[in-house]
Amino acid sequence: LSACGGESGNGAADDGKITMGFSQVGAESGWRTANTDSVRKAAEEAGIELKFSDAQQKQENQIKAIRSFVQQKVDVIAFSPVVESGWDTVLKEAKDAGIPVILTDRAIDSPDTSLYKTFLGSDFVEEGKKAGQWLVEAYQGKSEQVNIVELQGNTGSAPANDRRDGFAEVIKADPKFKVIASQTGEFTRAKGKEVMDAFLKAHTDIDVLYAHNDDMGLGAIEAIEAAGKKPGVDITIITVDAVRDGMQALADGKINFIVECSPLLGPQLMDLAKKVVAGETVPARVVTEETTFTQEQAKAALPQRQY
Ligand code: GZL
Repeated sequence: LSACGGESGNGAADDGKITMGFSQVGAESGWRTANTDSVRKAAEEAGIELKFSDAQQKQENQIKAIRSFVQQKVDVIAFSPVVESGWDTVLKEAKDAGIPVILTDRAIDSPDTSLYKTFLGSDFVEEGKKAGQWLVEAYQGKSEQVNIVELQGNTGSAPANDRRDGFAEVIKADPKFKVIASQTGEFTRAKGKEVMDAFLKAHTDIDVLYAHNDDMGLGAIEAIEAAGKKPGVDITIITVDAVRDGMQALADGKINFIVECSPLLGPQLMDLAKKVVAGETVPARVVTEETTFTQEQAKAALPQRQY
């Protein structure tokens, strides 16, 4: 930004406003919609001009969007990488153009941490561990085998990899827990229903469903009911996110436990963006505050939920 206003530095709006290019994964889930709302609202409240792009869950669209933000000389780029790998080239272009990058929601696996200023988002491994810990406690003292099916998020995405790994790490402590099937449901209801339907046709002895987000869990509930089984009773269901529809199903007894993953990253993102544009140092990692919900806790929490 130039001191006198007028001709601005990195292509910020002439009135000295910060311009942010934001590349969003898509609109695949209730979580994503809530995340987009939070980012848009926070940008408005922070007086940051937002150039927003929806990638429809395709990495090539995010790469195109980041390239376009570089050409437009925005002041800062923020994005939620749909998958962990394949970002080094385009992020190097942003770095060479002197445009700082902030990772929000999901991480990348590049060893070159100079490609971004900070990563703001949840600890997905921790989320997977919380899901596993609840299951271990729920089945304490039982000796018969527990057959688990798993609906994974986008293949190659940080939440899918880490929620899978955190969960597996905890349940491996007890050999009665067996993941008998695991497949991506792409974080959507439709795909979650389709894959759960296939699981039910292939396995008559499913005890537990672990879905990496509420939306796939809600789709799976439709398949479970269509198969004449009671979700939350015949099949124990654990999901992640805690969006409204998931919390309602939890309160209704169709889901047994939800690990919260907060989408409300907007305000922190804008605060980090202002610091980064002003050349201030920011923490390399900002972990989101979040909790877990049982059925009773969901009933109490529902009225106050923002999304
Ligand atoms: C997690 C986020 C995931 C949500 C899903 O931070 O990336 O993507 O858990 C969403 O609901 O689709």
